[in-house]
Amino acid sequence: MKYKHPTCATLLSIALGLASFHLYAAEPDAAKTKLAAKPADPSIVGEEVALLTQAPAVPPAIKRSQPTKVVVKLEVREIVKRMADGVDYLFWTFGGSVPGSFIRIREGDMVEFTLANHPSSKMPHNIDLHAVTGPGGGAASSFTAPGHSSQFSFKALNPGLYVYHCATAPVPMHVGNGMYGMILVEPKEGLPPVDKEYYVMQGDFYTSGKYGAEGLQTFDQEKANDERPTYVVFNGSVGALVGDKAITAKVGETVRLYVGNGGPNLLSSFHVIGEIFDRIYPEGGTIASQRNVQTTLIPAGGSAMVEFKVEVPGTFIIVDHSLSRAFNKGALGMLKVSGPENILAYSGKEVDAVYLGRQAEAGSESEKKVTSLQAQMKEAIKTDPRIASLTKEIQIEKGKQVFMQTCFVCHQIDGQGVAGQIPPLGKSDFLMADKERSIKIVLQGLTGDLTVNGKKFNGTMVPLNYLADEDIANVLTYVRNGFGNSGDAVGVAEVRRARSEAPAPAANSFE
Ligand code: HEC
Ligand SMILES: [Cu+2]
Repeated sequence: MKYKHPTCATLLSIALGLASFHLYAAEPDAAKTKLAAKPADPSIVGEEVALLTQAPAVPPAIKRSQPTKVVVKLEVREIVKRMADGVDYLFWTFGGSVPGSFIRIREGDMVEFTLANHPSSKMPHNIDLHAVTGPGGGAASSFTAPGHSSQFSFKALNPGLYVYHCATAPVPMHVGNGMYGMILVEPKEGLPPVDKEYYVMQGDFYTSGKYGAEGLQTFDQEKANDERPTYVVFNGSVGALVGDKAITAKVGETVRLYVGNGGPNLLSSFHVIGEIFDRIYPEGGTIASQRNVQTTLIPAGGSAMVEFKVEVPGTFIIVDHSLSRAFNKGALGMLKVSGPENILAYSGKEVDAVYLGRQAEAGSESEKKVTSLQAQMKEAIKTDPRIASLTKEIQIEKGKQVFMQTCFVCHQIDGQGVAGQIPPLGKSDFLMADKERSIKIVLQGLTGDLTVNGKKFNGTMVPLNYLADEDIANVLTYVRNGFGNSGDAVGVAEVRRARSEAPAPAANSFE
């Protein structure tokens, strides 16, 4: 990785023990006593809070050379999200998205894992991490009712790229609703440096309606039993890696994909059209055991790491090479490579929209028209002042969810920060003085001397540019109107503008 800053690891550890996870009911005393009685592990030095990312972002490479205690907090939420255009689904998620948040630790680390189950959940859930050595991979210790949280610890004995998933009965239903993600246990010696890293995870979904049937879809038990999915997708929805959500690289760069398959049922024949994997780590193991591979097989509940250098610009289509899934069920993504033509390596025409059919990023003319009409309708509604204030309220509620997923570990649930270490957002003169600056702080991070409400701070906030424009607009609308602040809404367009003015670094290179 070309992390120019030596700070990544330190950034992650700034939240050292700051976060008290008092969102949920307290742990039973018995559990506490058990934790306290655990003998100290002499190999563990220090403590840090893991930065979790949502796909396709991957947390930065680990620079530490010794094991530490890593605090991981993952929250289960059952939320309705987009499955395809016009199609919604009640996903059960680890961390608010499918696949679940990416966790990155180092071989030998002691992980203190807290699984919280949001009070709005209908179901109990738990987690089985394939990286755990121990019965059930953590499942029994992490069984958590809605509105509660559970804690357990494990030592990362084996390096590798591991799937985690819910193991609550009926398991295929929990997994089939999106309850899976990945944890990377970096080997002691680290992984070879690359320029770009991305998180891609396949899953099969079984809906009551046919592919594309509009409205809220429910889980179809019979289709699941028969292993006849309606949708097969990368990163939780049709088109999650298409168009302006495609992953990107520049000619000459090396790319590593952390590819997982949550299943619950299908095997993936993972392929990037027009690329050859220079190296693969099959089944998520730590030895690059093959070179020059076209398609790698990823079992359900398994993974692979693939690495390749991109030599030619253009759009490279990512598929499950069981092609009906790619062209008829959604298992299609894009890697967009920018840079000068490389006529010696390849000369030819671009990806053909006819070939991709409905999956082409531009879509058909009529789809374009529908999108443009919908946009016009939205604009017309927005100018109604009553709608505008309701829109702001929605933004505030959505922003609160982003805050509770991303910002609270440092700025605390009440937005008051931590004296001398993390500045407050509540009644912050600095925050409220400049809206555009606050957008750039979230996009680009902030470091160095800072005075908030007359008090001095000198810390580092990591760039959170992996958040979508909408999430950033919402979370800033929330903080600028919560904790005793009062300000106007932050629009998605303002965030988009700020992002384009200072091009965001790659999803994973904090520079
Ligand atoms: C890993 C810890 C961490 C996370 C997560 C984090 N921040 Fe910060 N934030 C900081 C630190 C530390 C500073 C002060 C940096 C400095 O001293 O230069 C800061 C400063 C700020 C400031 C400017 C100072 C102020 O108090 O007004 C804003 C605004 C801000 N953060 C917003 C956010 C938002 C919104 C999120 C979530 C999307 C977020 N932060 C997530 C650590 C964090
Ligand atoms: Cu579950």
